Amino acid sequence: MSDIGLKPKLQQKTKVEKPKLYKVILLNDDYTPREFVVLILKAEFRLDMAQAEVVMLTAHQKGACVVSVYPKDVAETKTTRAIDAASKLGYPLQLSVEPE
Ligand code: TYC
Repeated sequence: MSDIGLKPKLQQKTKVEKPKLYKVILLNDDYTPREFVVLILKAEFRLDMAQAEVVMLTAHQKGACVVSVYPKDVAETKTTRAIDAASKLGYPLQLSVEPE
């Protein structure tokens, strides 16, 4: 018996979903001290001194700056922790999370 044309499709394609990433965006305000913003960027978002200063200054001058991208839960947790730390000291610092 000829098996021409009877090649079974045995190979299944495995679908691997790319995890969706979310941007954390730092928003400028007139009251939070620059030094505190840099501190938070280093402590919570693990930026080094040079990165933290660039991000802080960009937000200060342009109104907002992307800090980094993370999976949704990580972005939200870091953002909440940063806002809470600022709020405890009476600073109105705000960050937002949006899909990449
Ligand atoms: N604009 C603030 C000041 O002049 C500093 C600041 C920078 C605040 C960036 C928030 O996201 C920010 N003290």
